[in-house]
Amino acid sequence: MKLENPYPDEAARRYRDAGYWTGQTFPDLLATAAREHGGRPAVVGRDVHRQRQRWTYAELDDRARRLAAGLAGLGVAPGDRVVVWLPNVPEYLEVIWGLFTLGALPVFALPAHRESEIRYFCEHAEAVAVVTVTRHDRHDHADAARRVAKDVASVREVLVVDEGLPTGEPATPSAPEPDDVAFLQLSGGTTGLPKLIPRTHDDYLYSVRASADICGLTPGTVFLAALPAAHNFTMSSPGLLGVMHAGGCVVTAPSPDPDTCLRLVADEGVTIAAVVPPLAAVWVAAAEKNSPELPTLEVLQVGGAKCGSELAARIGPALGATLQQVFGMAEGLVNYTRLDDPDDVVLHTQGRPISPDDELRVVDPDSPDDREVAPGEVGALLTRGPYTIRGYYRAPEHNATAFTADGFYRTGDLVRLDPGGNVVVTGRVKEQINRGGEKVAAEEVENHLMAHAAVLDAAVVGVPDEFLGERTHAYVLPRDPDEAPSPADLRRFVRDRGVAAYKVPDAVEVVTSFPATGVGKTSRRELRAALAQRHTEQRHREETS
Ligand code: OOB
Repeated sequence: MKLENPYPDEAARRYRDAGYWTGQTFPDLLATAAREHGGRPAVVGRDVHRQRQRWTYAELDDRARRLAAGLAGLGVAPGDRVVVWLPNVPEYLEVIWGLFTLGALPVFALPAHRESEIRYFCEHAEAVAVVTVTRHDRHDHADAARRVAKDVASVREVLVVDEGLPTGEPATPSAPEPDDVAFLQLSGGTTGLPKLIPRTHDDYLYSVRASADICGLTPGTVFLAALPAAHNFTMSSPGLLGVMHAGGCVVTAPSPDPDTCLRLVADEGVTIAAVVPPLAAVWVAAAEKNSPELPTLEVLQVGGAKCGSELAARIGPALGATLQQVFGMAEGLVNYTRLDDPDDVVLHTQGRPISPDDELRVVDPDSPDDREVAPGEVGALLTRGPYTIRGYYRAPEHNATAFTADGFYRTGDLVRLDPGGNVVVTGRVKEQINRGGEKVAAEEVENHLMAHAAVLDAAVVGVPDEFLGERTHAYVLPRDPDEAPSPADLRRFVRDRGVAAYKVPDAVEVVTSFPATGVGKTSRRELRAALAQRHTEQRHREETS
């Protein structure tokens, strides 16, 4: 079954005429890399058996084509969706390239996801298979995937990489249409359930090639995949796909911690790495303490959440690398500070868009007709362009509000533009908590809390956090104040529902009422303000004691 290309014909024509959409497909990217860089290393890292692997482009291409044949033998067909639920191992590349070679569509789950999220992805995407590992991060992924497969009728196979992948005589790569949907990416979400993001070969690979260009990638590039490989930042900004486009090498990090990663940077000659701000902070602290020799490291990309200027200023001196700020989203738009930008741009802005045809509108968030604010003022960011989706997968109701009538995506971010066109992210209008780059939809967590029999209502908000930027705080209204569950019970309850640990509220507070807005809705704004106030008072007490 083919998923519909979401771009209007007129826009598609324009993006092709401008040369952004070149007709390149995923199978083309791998075939070209194998032809031009066959003998060069494509990926280095420890596999699912913890053995060190180093595969050339020719080897990766061969593995992908054998796996494609093996999958076809199991009945996986072009167009089928397959949930990929893997940690950062070389086999991650083998699996996604096997799927692309076959023409099946990966659905990119994060290793931190748990059974309830995997179940939802499988149901919503009508996936035919899940690819995972036996165990990761002290969690039995394979068991969870098998339970999902039992319940979700479309799921016919659970492939467990460490038990062996299916294989066959190397398949001929599929030849999808460049405007076909190539995979489904996940949104951070603002609603009860994460949305799926359909990205096409044409739109995504444009962003990959242009990103590789902006970041100056060459066959000599060695990229450290420290964040989850399935996240859009690690995958395509310029990420492992940009590196493969350039013929460089991807190093998979089994853990993002500074001991592991700074050693890999030194041992493998890493030239560029991508991290979220809290991770940048611990890498910087480790480097300030141990002064490791990292002569190859040229660029540290920081994105996914706001990198404060204090942290930004410490990165260059501590790591001997150029900081690049990246403000992107799985829905499309990605902004970069450029490598030759002056310090004030690199330290204080989140960069500018990839494409001359990225359209950015900064509008008054309270204006019903999306009135633009004066230049330089703060407003809500709307965007449209050659690699930004026009709608989520099978979500017509949500799409009606998440996009404007003329196809702009409402990012939910509050920004201002500086005179050079650089974006400064100042806040957010969406009901989402950015927990050090990991996105938590308030409503999703509230729904989990409200599934508890003793809970009447719940409101989840972000509180400022020194390290993560924000953490989650859940207010819970019990049905009967005399029989209120304890905060510890409620946190355990959410965890036991099988959700990613980063969505379990950091704090739960049982209250007797919620502040209300004028129309009687729970006022998250007031809850946030009360918490921020408490946070400030606490800091004040700590500083003066
Ligand atoms: C990246 O993608 P997502 O889909 O996990 O999250 C997107 C949201 C943005 O709308 C914004 O709220 C926030 O994450 N964000 C930032 C930021 N980068 C992302 N907020 C402030 N400063 C930044 N530098 O997070 C993502 C995708 C591709 C590349 C990089 C990040």
